[in-house]
Amino acid sequence: MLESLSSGFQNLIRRLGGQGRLTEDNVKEALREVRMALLQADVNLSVARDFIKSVKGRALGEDVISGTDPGQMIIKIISDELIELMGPEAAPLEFQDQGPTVILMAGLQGSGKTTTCGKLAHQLKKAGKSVMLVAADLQRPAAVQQLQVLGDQLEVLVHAETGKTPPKVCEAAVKQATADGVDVVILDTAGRLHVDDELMHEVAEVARLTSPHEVILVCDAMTGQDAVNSAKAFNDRLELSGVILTKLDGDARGGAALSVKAITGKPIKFVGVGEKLDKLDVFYPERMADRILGMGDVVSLVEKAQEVIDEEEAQAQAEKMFLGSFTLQDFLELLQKVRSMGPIKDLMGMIPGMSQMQGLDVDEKEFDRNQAIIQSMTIKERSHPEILNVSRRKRIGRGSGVSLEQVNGLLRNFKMMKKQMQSMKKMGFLGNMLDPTRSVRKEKQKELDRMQKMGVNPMDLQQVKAFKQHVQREKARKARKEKARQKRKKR
Ligand SMILES: Nc1nc2c(ncn2[C@@H]2O[C@H](COP(=O)(O)OP(=O)(O)OP(=O)(O)O)[C@@H](O)[C@H]2O)c(=O)[nH]1
Ligand SMILES: [Mg+2]
Repeated sequence: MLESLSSGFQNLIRRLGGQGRLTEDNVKEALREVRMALLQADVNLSVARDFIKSVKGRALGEDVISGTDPGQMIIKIISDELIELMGPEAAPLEFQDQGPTVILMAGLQGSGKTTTCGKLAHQLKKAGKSVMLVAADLQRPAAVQQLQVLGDQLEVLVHAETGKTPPKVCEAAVKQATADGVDVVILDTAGRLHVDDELMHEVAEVARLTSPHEVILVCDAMTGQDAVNSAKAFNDRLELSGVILTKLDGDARGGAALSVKAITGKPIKFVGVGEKLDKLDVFYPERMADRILGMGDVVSLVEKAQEVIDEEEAQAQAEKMFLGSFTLQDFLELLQKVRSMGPIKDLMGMIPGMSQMQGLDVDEKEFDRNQAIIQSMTIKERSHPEILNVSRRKRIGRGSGVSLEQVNGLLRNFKMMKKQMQSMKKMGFLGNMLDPTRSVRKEKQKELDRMQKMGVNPMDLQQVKAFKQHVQREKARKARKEKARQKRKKR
């Protein structure tokens, strides 16, 4: 997913690494690289131009904050701008309190409408809502049947009728759903090869008769700028509330993901990342930006891990990752947990450093080999890899049936991963990354809000330290006061 876009940005990160100051020259060079990455990604030209302009404005106007280097600074700026470009906020579906929420799905032929209707129904059902799927595609004879098969599989109600026009079918379905107290109605409309008057007229008529609360355009991300152009055409004729980008799993370039919001003004609500019914993700601009910049999607990984391990453990894991006490033992546990979560390919990209180091074809065998290597280490070696001299490494290789080079490879990767975690920490991704569990995240947010109020820059480690000391002192003062109060009360 978005591999080529991501590797473009990672080139940039590598080239800027280790430079001492932000100068006109290195900013210029960075911008050239950004431009290249965007154009290779097939991002809309005017979107690319505006993007570079904002990055430039900010890069030249900002000093390098202590504790970071220019490369990190520019990456932070690019990350912020990517989030702004694609979001900045996630745009969840909005549900009605009263009566059914009607969701109209439109899009070109083969964009993935019917599949996405099924995926949405699946998610909503899991969330405890009752769902009705409506077969409003009467163009293709097999379309109704396709939806019915999906409905059977998901055990979701499917409304299908013959002898009526699609808008009339939809109108009747919504009426029925209202009477039956159904929570969500999803209208699966017909697609055409091109945006044409007939198609637009039909969809507009469906919208007129059903007053949908959400009008979602389903676009195939793999068609790049064509997807964006058709989104624009739909949006001109139909008041869209958002977009679902499908087939992002097959999209290396990411042009549609980066351009569609800027061109239509409508948010990406979900992304389809596979053919199966559970392959629909809420679109989080922030996570996507991290992913593009190769920072790995730690938040998603931790959330997935939470399904397997409990919250506290997940939090401890994440804290360890960022606080630098992450050991090979932790890495082993992480590998084992990830292994129990499902296909590794899907998960690898979420681990910092992994997306680059493994290439895309993740070999499950290699994954198991890594586990075996760590398992052949003593407990002490797992927490102190620095004691692993050649003879120890050789022993480990023999124990796990791999070559010395493979042991070295794992240690190299581990080191790189730790380093990336540290640089993420330095770059001020602390707010949402250090504390991935919700309760802690809230706490952290409170702390950040407080810092902001007091004018503390959360990226300046010196200032943050002073702030923390201040909070400590305040806490101690409060505790003393409380103690004194208790004492008085006793007397
Ligand atoms: N890899 C991948 N394939 C997808 C995704 N979403 C849909 N597809 C595939 O895309 C093809 C078309 O999907 P449909 O859901 O039938 O598309 P549609 O828009 O309903 O098509 P029409 O009804 O003919 O207009 C199918 O083979 C799906 O399996 C996705 O997120 N990833
Ligand atoms: Mg269809």
